[in-house]
Amino acid sequence: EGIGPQEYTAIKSEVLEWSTVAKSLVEGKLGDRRVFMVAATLRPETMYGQTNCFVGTSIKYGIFAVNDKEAYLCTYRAARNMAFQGVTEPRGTIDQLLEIDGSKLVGTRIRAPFSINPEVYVLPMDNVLATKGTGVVTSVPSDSPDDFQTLTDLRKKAEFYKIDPSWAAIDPVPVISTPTYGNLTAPAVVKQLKIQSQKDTKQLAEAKEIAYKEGFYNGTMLVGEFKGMSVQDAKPKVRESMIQAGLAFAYAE
Ligand code: A2H
Repeated sequence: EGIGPQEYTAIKSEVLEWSTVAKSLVEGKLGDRRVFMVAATLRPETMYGQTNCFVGTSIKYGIFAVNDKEAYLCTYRAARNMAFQGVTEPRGTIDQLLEIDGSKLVGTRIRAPFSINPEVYVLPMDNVLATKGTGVVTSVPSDSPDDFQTLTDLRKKAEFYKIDPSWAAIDPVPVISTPTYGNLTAPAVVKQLKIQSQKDTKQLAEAKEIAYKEGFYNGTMLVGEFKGMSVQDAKPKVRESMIQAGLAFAYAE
């Protein structure tokens, strides 16, 4: 990306049921707070198609109190940025309730706001950067080549990745139609570039570029409140709608 801040939409996914390991770690540490995993996205208009959520297994996450009612799960780095953007009360407060390894979050069930599949699972992804966004990535395999390829890898080698196959069972959902690639742009681009695994990072970077441009400039919404509208027009409207509903907030870095 260029110089200057990147404007993300931070998506709030409430934890509905912790993984077995996480459950014993969080017990007694959260007060009466509801916990939300916070994912930074550049494509809020695709949130209808969330099928799961990704974390890095070697990344350390924290659970940070926002107030007496809510806590956010993200990297410490993101929590500090949020604190100075006025997300916590009073501004600048960083109140870490506990630290938890990404590997222990896998298998946690969360609510996916605006998604056609309202509940999804947390899964591992190799290429999550601790230095970008919140370290939590919401997965939309219909429109993100990285998400599609990772989901494909997890399904092929569930045992190797130490996941229950049922956690990766939701198929990509058509959200946006593009003239060149149809209703599932990311799977089509991944196939066209003959990408085999999430380790093909160079080809995935190219696929991401192609899918992003095609979706943004030529895409039409297939679902949701702004069905039939161009992606360019729908993007800020979906973002605003999620923020109004209290399911997202602005996050920059
Ligand atoms: B995007 P940029 Cl449908 N590590 O959201 C790796 N990737 C991360 C990340 C991290 N720490 N934090 C965020 N991201 C992903 C949706 C999406 C995204 C779609 C299509 C393309 C796309 C669903 N995943 O991104 O380096 C998040 O995935 C391609 C541009 O700041 C976020 O938006 O440009 C995007 O990368 C931010 O990447």
